[in-house]
Amino acid sequence: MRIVFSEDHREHFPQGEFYGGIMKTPNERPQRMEFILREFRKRKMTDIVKPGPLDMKALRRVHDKGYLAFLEGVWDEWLAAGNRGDVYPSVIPNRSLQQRLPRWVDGKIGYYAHSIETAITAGTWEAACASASVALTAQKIVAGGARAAFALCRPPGHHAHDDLYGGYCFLNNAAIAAQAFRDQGAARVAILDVDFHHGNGTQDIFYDRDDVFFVSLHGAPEDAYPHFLGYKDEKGAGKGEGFTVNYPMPPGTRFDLWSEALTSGLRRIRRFKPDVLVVSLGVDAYKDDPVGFFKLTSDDFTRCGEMIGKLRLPTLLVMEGGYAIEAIGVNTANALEGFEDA
Ligand code: Q9C
Ligand code: ZN
Repeated sequence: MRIVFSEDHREHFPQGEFYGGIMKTPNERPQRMEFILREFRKRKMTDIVKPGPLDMKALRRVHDKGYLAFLEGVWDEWLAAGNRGDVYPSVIPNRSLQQRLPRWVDGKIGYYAHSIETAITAGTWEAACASASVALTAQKIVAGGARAAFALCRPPGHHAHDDLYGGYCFLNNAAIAAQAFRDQGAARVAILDVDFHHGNGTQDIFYDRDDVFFVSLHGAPEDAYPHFLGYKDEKGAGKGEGFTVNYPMPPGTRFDLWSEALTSGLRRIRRFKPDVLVVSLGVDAYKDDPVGFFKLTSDDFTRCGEMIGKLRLPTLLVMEGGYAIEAIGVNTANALEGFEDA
């Protein structure tokens, strides 16, 4: 299958990730792509193309205008305010606080952030735009009649809401691609999110819609990031009721339980009769992932790909998370080969 990739992801390389009271080496770092590409080369998966220029209009179909302007300008504003390190929020408008956009940069950052581990740095906007253009270029390949394409996106996207960043995500690549399919004539689009974490951003973006069906398999919010979304009883709202399906699962979950959820989710997707499928393909459900607590093996990712491939739908696969750097290439390539061999 054709793979779309941009080296511009390197522009996003923050100094750290704020967690556990210290600045850690970011889990979500450029090296992830090197390990994936190395494995692709090994397996002769060499049909790799660069993205075309970014269609800003496609971004605005999903994201808030003010939010996009914020992402584009925050680095300069942050420096102008006298800061020297990467951008982090200091105050977030939780519960009892006003939900108004402040003027000062600190206020704006908090207004547009839902998590504080994620740094914005000099090249974050450029990298996020490149990542979105990777997704949109792969989307075009599938819209043009290919059975499948893989968008090797970095930074990832599924935690980004229409006007919120966090969880290493800034622009919701899968959502932008799904909306592009709709805008180009697909009547129904399904999104399957198999990243270890709940796809809170994607769910929220399509929550009240009946034209985009969202299914997520993830660590239960009681125990797993993003903690505040992804419960089983979240099923969509208004005419979107019944068009969101969540499979939260407990620590230690292995492929037997996980694949039951996948089978159920795939059945729900089949019943929806989508014209096209978008897969948020994170591989952090892997047993040795530093941020997840599922126990999938590398072979399980092959089976996961096979199960998805058996739907026989035109499919856009979009890279999300996966932080076990020495296994990320094998797990990603396994999922793609499983899909192709289905
Ligand atoms: N000890 C994605 O997989 N918190 N984002 C991790 C680390 C943030 C994951 C805690 C996890 C974000 C796209
Ligand atoms: Zn994840």
